[in-house]
Amino acid sequence: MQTKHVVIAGLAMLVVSAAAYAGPSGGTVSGKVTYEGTPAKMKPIDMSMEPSCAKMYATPQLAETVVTGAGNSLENVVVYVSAGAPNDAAPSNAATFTQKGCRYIPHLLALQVNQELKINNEDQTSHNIHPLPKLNREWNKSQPPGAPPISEKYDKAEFIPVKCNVHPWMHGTFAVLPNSHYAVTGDGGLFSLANLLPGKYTITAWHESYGAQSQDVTISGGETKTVNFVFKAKPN
Ligand SMILES: [Cu+2]
Repeated sequence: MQTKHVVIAGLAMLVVSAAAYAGPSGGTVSGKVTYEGTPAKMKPIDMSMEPSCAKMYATPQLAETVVTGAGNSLENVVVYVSAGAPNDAAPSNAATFTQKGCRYIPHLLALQVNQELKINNEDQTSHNIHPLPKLNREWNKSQPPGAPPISEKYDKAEFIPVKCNVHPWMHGTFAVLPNSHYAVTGDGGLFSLANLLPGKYTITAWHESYGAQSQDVTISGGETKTVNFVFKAKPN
């Protein structure tokens, strides 16, 4: 009896979430983000002022301003629909940002306008997270070891640099986006934006050091269009 109820509840959820998508008629934009030139060498981080974090690493951690992979692929690039898609509602799940080993995980967090942002501290030390928005309200919050998650949200789309007021090497970004059509490149630099209804879209790729690029693409049905981005690496 109990199993049956769970199955029915699961089906109901599927129907609800399917309604929010363009469905099988939707198209996909996918591609790869790469760089040309020689990226600056990332500096090793000196965590000696925070022994509880320093002892977690056998070798010094590197800054994550530029993270590259095989085949000149570029990670931590947010690729999103910057024009042509409606501003859809934020998902009910929270976007999670974790302070661990005196790093921000992930380095770049993409989330939607008005989506819950949950910030955790898994370290044995206090952090004071301080995002630096220009359009949204600015705040900073201390989080001692074992403190409950911080819950926040942003009501305007914006790329927000994030720093820690205690540990000068801790940097990250919140990419607060107006719709659900976004992806962040990982190892391999690949991205895919699915469920796009027929129409003309502007696709923008943003990197914290290399800036932003845009390309227009037209979706006419259920096809997959390839859009690739190549950034110029900065030597320093
Ligand atoms: Cu910190």
